[in-house]
Amino acid sequence: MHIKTILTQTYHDQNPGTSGLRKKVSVFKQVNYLENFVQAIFDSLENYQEKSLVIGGDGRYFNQEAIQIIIKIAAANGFGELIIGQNGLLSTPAASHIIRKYGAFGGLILSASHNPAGEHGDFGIKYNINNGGPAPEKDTLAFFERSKTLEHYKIAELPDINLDEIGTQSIEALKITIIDSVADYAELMQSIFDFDLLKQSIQSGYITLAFDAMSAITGPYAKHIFVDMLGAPIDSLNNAQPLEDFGGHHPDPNLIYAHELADLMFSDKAPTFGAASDGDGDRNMIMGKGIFVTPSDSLAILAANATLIPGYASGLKGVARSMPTSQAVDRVAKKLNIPCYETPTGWKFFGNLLDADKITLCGEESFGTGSQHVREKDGLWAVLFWLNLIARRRQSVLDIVEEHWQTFGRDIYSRHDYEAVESSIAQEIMSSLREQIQTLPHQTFGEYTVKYADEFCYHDSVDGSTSANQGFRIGFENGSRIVFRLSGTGTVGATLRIYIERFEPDSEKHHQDPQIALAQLIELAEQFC
Ligand code: VG1
Ligand code: CO
Repeated sequence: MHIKTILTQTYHDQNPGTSGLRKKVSVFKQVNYLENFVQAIFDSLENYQEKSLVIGGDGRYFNQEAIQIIIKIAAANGFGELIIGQNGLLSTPAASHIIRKYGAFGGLILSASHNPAGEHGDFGIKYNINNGGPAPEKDTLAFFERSKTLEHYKIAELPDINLDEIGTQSIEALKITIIDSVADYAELMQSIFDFDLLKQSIQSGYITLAFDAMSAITGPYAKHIFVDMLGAPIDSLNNAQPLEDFGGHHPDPNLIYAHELADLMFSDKAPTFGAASDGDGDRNMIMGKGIFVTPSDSLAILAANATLIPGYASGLKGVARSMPTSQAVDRVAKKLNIPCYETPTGWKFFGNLLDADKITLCGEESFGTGSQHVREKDGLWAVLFWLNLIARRRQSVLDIVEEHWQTFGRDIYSRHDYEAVESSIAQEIMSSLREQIQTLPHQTFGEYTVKYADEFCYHDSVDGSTSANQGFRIGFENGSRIVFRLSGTGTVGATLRIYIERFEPDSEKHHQDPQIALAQLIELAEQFC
């Protein structure tokens, strides 16, 4: 194999955010841009020679081209085997599983998740370590540092590899294995959930479902699992064909971007259960007939009911949520007498807790839920969890949620995003908040008295590392909270996220519209910034 060393220009903007390096396609297509970043990753890693690397992506525009480039750079840098999803496709949770199952050294996941795709959309790349999870901050910082001094990369002179045929081929000492993108993941799901019960509930018509794959990666996974394995009619799936540009849509499963599903679930024609997933398959939106379940509530409900699922029958070790996620799961943990950890936003912070067996379930308010089974959030796993719950409890989603609120109270919750804010303005808002938090404690605003105000700094109890500047928290005497942070996944200007929550113990008041119930806090949040 002939290996060339290419002299390259250095880029200074390759700083991975919440979940990998995300940029406009036009940025990634600059000369040597992708090559540099991949080389910077490899230069920062050690002892991977002759080991295996998993490669796959969400199928967006530039996915296939990028994979061909990565194959050649990985070959030149001495990996022994490349395990690649057929046609370059792997959902993020499936990639995590493949890394773990085949004991790979790590993996490269090509995705910009819920960001729009296509020639004018976004592209992204993320490195996952051998536990199957996103590289921790110390690694992503090292990638960035290396990228700023990189002058050369190594690339093997190879023909393009045919990605559509399953099987192994060898090029000298390098093995290239193309695997079925779905099979291993489907088998994992079958080992966690009661597929016989699910099949019976779906085939008897007790559960009817509508799943929207948003023209992204989960289509083939949903077809295999829901239709082929569980017997759901094919018309239960919408937008199940992955498209390079996701059909020109925003593959973000929420009430705005998945509004067709939302309209259906609030109509007379609603099936028992509705769900959607995002571009790379790690997010989930859960709906029942006439109800949308907030991700924070979903996490709490899954935790409270986990022992009904075969894979979690022996109970939970602990739970974790990202800092801005509502405190609903904390109440469940308290009742179950298990620990509840608060981590910064981004799945990479759950990895250590999962590896150390301190937690079994974890989640984020941004439509992400997951467990011990992989080291990424997992959209279809959450959907199957809910289906298994409905089948076991023989109750509607609405009844399950309302009973949960009656038992634990409701954490009324909302997130407001201010997108494409000029970066300098966003920075000013953050600086001003940093000043204000000094003086906020004990001040009273209407019925809200500030109990604490701080800038969240996380101490990882497993490896002792510290992650500072993770957003501002303002907590009130009555348990309400306002959180401010800047997004680390946007590609245009800055995105300010404001998270607002209020606890409502009185079940007579559980049916309020969150925007109305939270109106005073929303006003206060705007006043602070
Ligand atoms: C957002 C979410 C965060 C999530 C991240 C990646 O990050 O808030 O909870 O982990 O996206 O999700 P940010 O920094 O924009 O708030 V995904 O589905 O893009 O891998
Ligand atoms: Co995603």
